[in-house]
Amino acid sequence: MTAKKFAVKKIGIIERYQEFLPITDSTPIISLNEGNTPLILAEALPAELGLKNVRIYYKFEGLNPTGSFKDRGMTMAISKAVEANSKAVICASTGNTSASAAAYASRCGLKCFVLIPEGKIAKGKLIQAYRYGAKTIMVKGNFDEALNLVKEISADGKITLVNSINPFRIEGQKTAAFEIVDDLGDAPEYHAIPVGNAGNITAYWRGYNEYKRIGRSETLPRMLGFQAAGSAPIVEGKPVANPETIATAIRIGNPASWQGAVSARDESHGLIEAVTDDEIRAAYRFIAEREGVFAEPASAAAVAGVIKLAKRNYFEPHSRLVITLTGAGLKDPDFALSFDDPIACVEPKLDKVREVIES
Ligand code: AN7
Repeated sequence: MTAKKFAVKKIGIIERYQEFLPITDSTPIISLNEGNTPLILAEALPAELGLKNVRIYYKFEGLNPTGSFKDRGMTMAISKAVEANSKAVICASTGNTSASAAAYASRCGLKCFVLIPEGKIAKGKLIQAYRYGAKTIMVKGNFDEALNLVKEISADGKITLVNSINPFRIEGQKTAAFEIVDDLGDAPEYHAIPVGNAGNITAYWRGYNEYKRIGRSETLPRMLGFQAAGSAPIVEGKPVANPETIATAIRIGNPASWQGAVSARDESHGLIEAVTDDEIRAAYRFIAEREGVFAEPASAAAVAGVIKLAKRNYFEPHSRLVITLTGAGLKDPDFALSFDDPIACVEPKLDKVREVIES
């Protein structure tokens, strides 16, 4: 009997893009096979917006191992932490960073501490951090306050900070731009993305630029960033002391990578604008109900932004637009159930069920 051979080896972003990442022969690769997420062609959205000549794609990052794009940066940050002989990591989070940090730390036996704003993170993310075994600490304050605390706690270097201030996070996250160019054969004309702490827009812009520099693409996209109206410091040009939005992932008033986002916007001749919670709600439902793609509210902010721009004829015909859907819809069940369209509940009788079907 010969051993069974596995024909397909699913690899993570470090192995796939190692020549572009700051790793050495002695970097251990802590991976959950993140990355390689699909570019899903939008059908209902361009039809709805009358954009027949614009090809719109969703880069669906909700299909990463912990359900968000954070896994790309976390595989790098945790691998480098282990290489540096760190024994513990810490982060502040609106939810997804903590879920990802907890998972990758659990995989390699690192201790993990996460600080999250009490009552303001989606339940799915909370249970991820908790059940992956991170020491989960709720803070009676917002993300910005929690980030200041973890910066201080990690300052002496004993515990490694894995927020996107950690440079390896951005390095890992830039691989999403590589994948898009690898799939499309060139960069798209436009790239829309939600902006919270602004690490991801910074990372994509770096990735697109690195690929262009080595000739893998000929062009660069315009970067289109979207913040929630109640949490839009970059749009307003000043920090927001008490950020509010139903898209809790991007409920951030003083983004760490502010300058990176501004550079991405200006160098790409793009824009960063705000969308309202109502616009986010509508976009969230649209992609779920009309495209079959279930993403979380923060991700829908980018779709809401695209809808807004399309209404003022922003997009050139015969162009391509990629929208990053940063996280999975299942993470936020409370939000999913917060709409005014109740689920029917009937007696187990044929006529009762028929009544609902025919209504
Ligand atoms: C789904 O998890 O900041 O602009 O602590 O979870 O790179 O911050 C999450 C951010 C967009 C914004 N979409 O990305 C955290 C956290 C989702 C997110 C963002 C986040 P950045």
